Amino acid sequence: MIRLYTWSTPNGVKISIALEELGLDYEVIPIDIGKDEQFAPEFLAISPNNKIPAIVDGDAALFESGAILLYLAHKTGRLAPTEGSAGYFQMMQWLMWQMAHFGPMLGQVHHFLKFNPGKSEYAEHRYYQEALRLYRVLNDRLEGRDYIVDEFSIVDIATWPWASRFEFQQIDLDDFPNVERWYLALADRPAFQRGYAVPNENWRIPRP
Ligand SMILES: N[C@@H](CCC(=O)N[C@@H](CS)C(=O)NCC(=O)O)C(=O)O
Repeated sequence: MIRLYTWSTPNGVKISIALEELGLDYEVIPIDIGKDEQFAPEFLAISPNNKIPAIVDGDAALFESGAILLYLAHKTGRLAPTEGSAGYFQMMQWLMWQMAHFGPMLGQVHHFLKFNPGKSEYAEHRYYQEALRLYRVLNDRLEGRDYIVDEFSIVDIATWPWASRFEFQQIDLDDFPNVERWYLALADRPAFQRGYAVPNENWRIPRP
């Protein structure tokens, strides 16, 4: 059975949502990053960058949520276009966009606007403007589309949890109607609701 090392954060729930969508059995090992459990030697042996999520599946131990999602798609042959096809590289492109931008930059928004307001006006402005820019990019991409690429895929699963923090980011989803439509449609999926409540069963999907 897959062991999932996780905590209730956007990066963590990406993997529980994917596992729920795929119907795979998994055991949850909560790593309380508020109590520095990510620095325990047993966890660092799996995730040397001291971050959740990570998985162990037989001989495979993986950290970095994008790599884990690709692994799960490969393992099951689901949630991704055919490997090597044009659609596959479209998916990879947007997955890289999420991992490099619509995650790290929004993480900075959480840090400066939500958790440390007033510490740096410059950083608050810089990262909030970047958040607005990224939401515009996503909104444009979703014009006339149900999903980020032609089919529902791990890219939707990677991106959606970061949009679920719209309140932290002071983002009004009404300003990004394509994102809002996509966000609410995925929020209605039972697997998203189950995956969102891992490991904190009290976590409920926020609705604008
Ligand atoms: N690029 C990584 C980022 C993972 C990440 O930032 N995890 C955070 C929680 S969302 C964490 O474990 N932080 C603990 C720490 O930095 O010590 C991924 O996508 O897996």
